[in-house]
Amino acid sequence: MRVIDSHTEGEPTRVILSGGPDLGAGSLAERAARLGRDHADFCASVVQEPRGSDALIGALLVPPSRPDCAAGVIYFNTVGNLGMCGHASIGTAVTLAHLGRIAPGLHGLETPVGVVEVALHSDHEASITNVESYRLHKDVTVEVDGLGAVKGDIAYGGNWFFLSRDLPCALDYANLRHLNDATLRIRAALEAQGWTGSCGAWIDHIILLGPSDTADARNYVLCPGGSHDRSPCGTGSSALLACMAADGQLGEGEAWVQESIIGSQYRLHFRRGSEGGVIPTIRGRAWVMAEADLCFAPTDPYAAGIRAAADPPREGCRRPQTRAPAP
Ligand code: PYC
Repeated sequence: MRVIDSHTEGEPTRVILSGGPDLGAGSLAERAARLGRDHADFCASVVQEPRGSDALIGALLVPPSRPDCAAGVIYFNTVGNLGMCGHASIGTAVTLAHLGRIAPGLHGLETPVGVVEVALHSDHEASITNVESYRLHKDVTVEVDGLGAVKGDIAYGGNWFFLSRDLPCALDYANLRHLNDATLRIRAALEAQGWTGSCGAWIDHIILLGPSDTADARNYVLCPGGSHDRSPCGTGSSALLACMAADGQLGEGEAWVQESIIGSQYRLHFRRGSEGGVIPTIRGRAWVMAEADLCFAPTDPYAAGIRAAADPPREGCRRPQTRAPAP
């Protein structure tokens, strides 16, 4: 299996160039569903330890169904499929440029949740224009074990997010364990108290937002596998833009600089969408780190990754079929 590893503002992506399963024909959403249902071992072998980690996103390149797209791509992590992934889209664009498959300019990337427009600025920098993002619920309060009442918004940016400004501690890298513990508790509370995205989708990402000395805001982002996003999270930034737009805190075309827990940054702006949400643009940098062949020895007991036997894939990121109206 031929792969290229990159990182986008610190967050890793593994693009699978060849050796992946045959997913047949159909839309990207149909092929992604087949990948999740029939090829869990393949996904685990690519992203689970010992070859990968909870921070790694796999990006399986597939032929696009639309002739106007440069590539089709299906994202997955150690938990299951991701509808979209902002950092991995930037990483995929830089990887395609590294391979000489795209040149600076505009390109379409077909994902299971829709077409993402990529503007490749240079060998190491790209902007992605995401799918329409929107807020579903404002000011949801959950009772969180050990934290008390935590208030936040539920929003969609290609994945589902709960975004809160109620901080358990400062958003410092030194507080990583505390932030991880707090966000895992918040996610468990949302689940226990019945909060979901549209169509019952699991809210698998939690964002804590706080002040920054060097950007407009800083965040800590809990990802589905329980790790944190090293980048400021492209889909999470999209969900944030949707919330700020809905609250009138940021206007169309205005710039926003979002910083991650490691201090890396994305430049953001949005335009209004056709369904009442926003169309976010996220600009960031990525670097190729390795070109490799993954080896699978028949005697390796962990060839398909180290997994708890009982771990079923989760449905965190389904494209909403119907939009529940915001209250
Ligand atoms: O950049 O959208 C993103 C993302 C999601 C999970 C990790 N990164």
